[in-house]
Amino acid sequence: MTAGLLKKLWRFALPGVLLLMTVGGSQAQTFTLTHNGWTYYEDVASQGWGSFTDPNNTNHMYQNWWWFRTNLDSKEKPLADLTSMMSGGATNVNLVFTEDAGSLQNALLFNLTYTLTGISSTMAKVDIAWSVRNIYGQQPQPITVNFFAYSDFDLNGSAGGDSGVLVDPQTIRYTEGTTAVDVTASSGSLQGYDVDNYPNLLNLLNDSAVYNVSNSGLPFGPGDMTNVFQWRATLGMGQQMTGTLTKLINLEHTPPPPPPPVIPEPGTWMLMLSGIVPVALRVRRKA
Ligand SMILES: [Ca+2]
Ligand SMILES: [Ca+2]
Ligand SMILES: [Ca+2]
Repeated sequence: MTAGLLKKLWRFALPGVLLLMTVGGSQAQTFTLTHNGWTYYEDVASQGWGSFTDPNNTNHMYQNWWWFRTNLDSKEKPLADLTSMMSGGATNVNLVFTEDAGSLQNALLFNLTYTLTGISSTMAKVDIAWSVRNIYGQQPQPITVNFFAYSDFDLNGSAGGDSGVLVDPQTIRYTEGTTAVDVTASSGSLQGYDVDNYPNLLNLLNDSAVYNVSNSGLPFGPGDMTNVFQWRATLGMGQQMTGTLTKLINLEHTPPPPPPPVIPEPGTWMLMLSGIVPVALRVRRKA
């Protein structure tokens, strides 16, 4: 079974999410951004399955999915109640979600604005500016919000073969050959990151237990790498937490130079020339 097929099968392991979508009667909600030969696509209503495609038509992304948990919830939930999607032109889209906190209905307003920039034929980025606001006025109370950005990049069109390093505490780099993707989180309210093989992090988000990042999993690979960033803040009525997530693709990344070759000491050369090489030759002739 291929990794791609396994990933497709995982879609059926999310009955809670599928039920939400059915009850809500929501149709597919997709958007496509284009700039300078690059294309970024997401299906917002279907777990953020998407693509980030370069000018040679190679896709480097599988999924971009937003999750949250409040102090009134016992597990993480995906952003699911899309209340508005507005295009700001070919390179820009704004999404608004209204979500419950525990039993408090429509307590949180999530606002996400995506902007695609095709920097060159070999480099592009998507900047996502997000905010989450406590809008529950019926019985005003502080709500602690944990916000999760789950990313699954599959570099060069293949799920496997990707490696990962930590560039700095906010930036996780996927690499395969000369392709690199930097996923960078804003530092305010940031709790950290996790990196792991698909679908381990997805399962931690989706199971019925509380999940918090542990800043683990790097260096990674090679394999089917995924990553999570987590932010957290306690918001009074009307207060908001804001941040950004940037995804930068560079097709001409220069890997770090390999370690210098081991050059034999002069004494070793002398030994090889004087004795060992003739012995080796004689052994071969006998064989
Ligand atoms: Ca790959
Ligand atoms: Ca969980
Ligand atoms: Ca991956």
